[in-house]
Amino acid sequence: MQIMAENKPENLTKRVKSTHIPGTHSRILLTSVFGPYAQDDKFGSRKINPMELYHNQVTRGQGAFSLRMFHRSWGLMLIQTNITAPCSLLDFPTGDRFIQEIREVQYDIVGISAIMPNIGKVQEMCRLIREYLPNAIIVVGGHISNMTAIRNRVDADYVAPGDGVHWFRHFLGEDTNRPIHHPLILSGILTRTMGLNVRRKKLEVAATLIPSVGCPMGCNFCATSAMFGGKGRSVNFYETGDELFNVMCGLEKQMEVRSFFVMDENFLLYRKRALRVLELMEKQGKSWSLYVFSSARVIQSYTIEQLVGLGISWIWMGLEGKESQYEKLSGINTFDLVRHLHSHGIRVLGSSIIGLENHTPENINEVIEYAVSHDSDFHQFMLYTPIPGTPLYAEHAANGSLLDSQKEIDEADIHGQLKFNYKHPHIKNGEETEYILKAFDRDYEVNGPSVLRIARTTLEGWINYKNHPDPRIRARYAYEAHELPFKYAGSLWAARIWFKDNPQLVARIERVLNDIKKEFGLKAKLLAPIAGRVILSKIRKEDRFLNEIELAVILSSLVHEPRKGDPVPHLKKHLHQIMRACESTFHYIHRKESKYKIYPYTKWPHFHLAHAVEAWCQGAGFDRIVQMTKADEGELVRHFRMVLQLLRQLRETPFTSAVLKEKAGRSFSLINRGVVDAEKQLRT
Ligand code: B12
Ligand code: SF4
Repeated sequence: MQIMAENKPENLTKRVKSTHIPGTHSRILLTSVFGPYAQDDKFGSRKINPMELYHNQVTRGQGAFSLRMFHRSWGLMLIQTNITAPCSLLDFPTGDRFIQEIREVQYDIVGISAIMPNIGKVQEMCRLIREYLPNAIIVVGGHISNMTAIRNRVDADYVAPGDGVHWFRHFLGEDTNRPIHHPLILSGILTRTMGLNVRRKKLEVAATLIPSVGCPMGCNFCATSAMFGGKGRSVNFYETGDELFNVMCGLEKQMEVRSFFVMDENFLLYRKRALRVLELMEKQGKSWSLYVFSSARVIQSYTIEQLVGLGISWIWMGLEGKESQYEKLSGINTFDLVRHLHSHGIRVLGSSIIGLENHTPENINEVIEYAVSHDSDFHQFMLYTPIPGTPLYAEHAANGSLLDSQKEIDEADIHGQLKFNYKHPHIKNGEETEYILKAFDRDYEVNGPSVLRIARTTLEGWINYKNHPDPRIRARYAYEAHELPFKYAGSLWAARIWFKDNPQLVARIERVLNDIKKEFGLKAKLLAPIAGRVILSKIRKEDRFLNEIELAVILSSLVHEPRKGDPVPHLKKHLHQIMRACESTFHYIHRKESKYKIYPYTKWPHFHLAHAVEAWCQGAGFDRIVQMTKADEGELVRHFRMVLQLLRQLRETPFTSAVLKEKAGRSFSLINRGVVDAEKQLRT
């Protein structure tokens, strides 16, 4: 394992407030930043920036077809698994859960992991730790630790950039050279798309595998490369192919998996290691699938037989932009490369940058068309963003083009999906916000939903490899194609109807569907419309999926008792639809209650306050809300607090799905403000 000189605890001390002497007896809490997420709040949560990799920055514009999925905090899991001191982990806790933990358990050390947009949360967490655990040592790590002047901005004892396993071992006086144990990590959780919860059976989930962190290519904008040493450096947890292969065998056995999400910025760059893994896979007949990140030039340095043999079935690859001068792309025709990979069943997630130095309002459409015409299975778009620690940031800092993070831009908004944090030479007045959305929309309009593009690539792979002489390779392609005649055919059937107003897209979808039918015959022909009807209804439902404000409106209707004779106001269309849907459900419930003689009947929902609840959730002032209803101020406050009570119950009951819990949390914080916030009223 490569150790970076600057990653030594003694170099990083800011001010140690605790008298605790760290050692293997220390009780440690590791935590990621608190939720709720995906809403606008003073701690830096942003509605536009959910905790979902795909929905955030890849399938953002794909509506009901967006791939929804959550990830655990892999860095913290890796640290926890590799220190001997007793260590608990809070993975994306709510604020309340975090407070409960630090109030109830006497930890000696609390480690917080965060990225830069979450600085407000880290400041608040440090404040809370000082309040509830005044003797604890606070360590802040992860990408936030590269932030300018971070040591003066958070009340932590240590700020620790780079690899946390080495840092903690050193800090606790443990052997830093012990081998790295790999945690058991499911690559994604709570996966959902097209309104369907993707429940994976054993063998169908992928394990996350972390061979290295950082990337020695050192592209000027790359935060991950900079974090672990920049150009020419990285941290390898497993140096050799043999070590890595053993870890994979262990994960295969313990987690019953056959695929790996390889969380390594440039897995194929470590050629000797990758080829040794291939050799061992061949020797032991491993039919694994590997999902990897890799730069284009590195991919092209392998033969297709090597890639296929290694089980590379999905590649996240930087396309960056036309004429971008990156070494990793020099001399590569990325169109040919994507096409070539597709023909071997290798799915590609292309990643493009919006706002490179040469992008202008005049050429931005061309830039977007260039990216979209790659027709990669997924496409990530990010704004060109100088992040502290990177050469690009240093360049902007030197020429004075960075925006002032105190006055001109909120740090919580520097996440690459909203606006620049610097003055772009050509793109001004916030036009980038529109450009990035345009890129997502255009990709969706031309290439359709990513989850269906995958069907095309998978089919190509199956057709080309179903008769491959090597049973190991045949087995992988067969496994990857096994859902084509049912789930994928059904999805394509449904999508054909869903996109009926886009004839070009319909033609594309039909082509793939017909090819699947040709390949799988009667099975696909029969199953496509059966599965398709179900999927179509789910897509429709997902498209109308209740948001957090609508949830509050419904709960409000359950507790509101109008005055006698008060008519229901004329409701806006979407609220009217919700009322109708609720009423039909209540009719059903009452029929059942009548049948089984359950009295009194469940209270009927009343939507008299729907507009007021909606406006309050959208941030309207209380005076305005009072004008919107016949209720007086006291009644309204009581009413909102009853809704909060229901939301609390919804979050606490074990039968609520995680998605609904998350939504209830968001709804709660929208309502619990100003005069409604009882705690705040007591404090003031
Ligand atoms: C998975 C991932 C996510 C996941 C989940 C992250 C999680 N569960 O923590 C999700 C999808 C939620 C996500 C979202 C975003 N992400 Co992200 N994400 C990643 C990704 C791909 C992998 C992270 C990872 O697990 N790496 C592997 C582990 C082992 O490494 P690690 O996390 O760095 O941890 C090591 C060290 O950092 C350190 N360490 C970590 N924590 C701690 C704590 C302590 C106390 C100590 C001492 C050390 C320490 O030790 C670990 C072991 O060596 C990285 C890119 C990358 N390759 O790292 C981007 C990355 C972290 N994400 C990034 C960004 C910008 C975002 C988004 C803002 C993107 C967006 N606009 O769409 C959102 C933010 C969401 C939000 N609301 O905050 C940036 C961060 C940039 C920065 N400098 O702050 C990165 C680096 C990508 C990039 N190159 O731009 N992300
Ligand atoms: S090749 Fe990719 S991971 Fe490596 S430095 Fe460049 S952008 Fe970062």
